[in-house]
Amino acid sequence: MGKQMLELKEAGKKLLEGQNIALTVHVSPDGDAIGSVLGLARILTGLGKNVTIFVDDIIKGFNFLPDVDKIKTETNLEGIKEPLRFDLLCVLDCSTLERIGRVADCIKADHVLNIDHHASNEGFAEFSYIDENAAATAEILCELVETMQWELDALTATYL
Ligand SMILES: [Mn+2]
Repeated sequence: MGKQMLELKEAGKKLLEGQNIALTVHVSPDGDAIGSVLGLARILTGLGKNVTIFVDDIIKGFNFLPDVDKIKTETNLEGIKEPLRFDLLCVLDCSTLERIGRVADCIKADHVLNIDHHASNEGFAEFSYIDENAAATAEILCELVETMQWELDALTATYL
């Protein structure tokens, strides 16, 4: 599959093209990973998308954020025997496919989009938007919201 670097607005359009969208982040998720994935999930859900979040880990330290418990974590992944079908897998805050752990085996997606800020990211995904000058993936998502003229509510802003 060919690999393509996208402009930010094009990355937004890829998100709009999918209806059933899986979101994931790296193992040992930090605040940027969890905030970004919950924020983007809320935006996309608001746009009428069916969104499922997968993280191959137990999430520690972020229970103060609403809906952290809706993320399919390590324990849920063990129950997935056949890959689940999605239009799009969007990988956030992650510079290699290995870093999403077993989520890679649980999902079969028509397209894969990576949004990240790590300088080490060489563009592993089918579509990538990488801004190594961004301090965080959440910062990129704030720009994406502006570029796409998506609505940013208080909870989404809290996540990001
Ligand atoms: Mn980050």
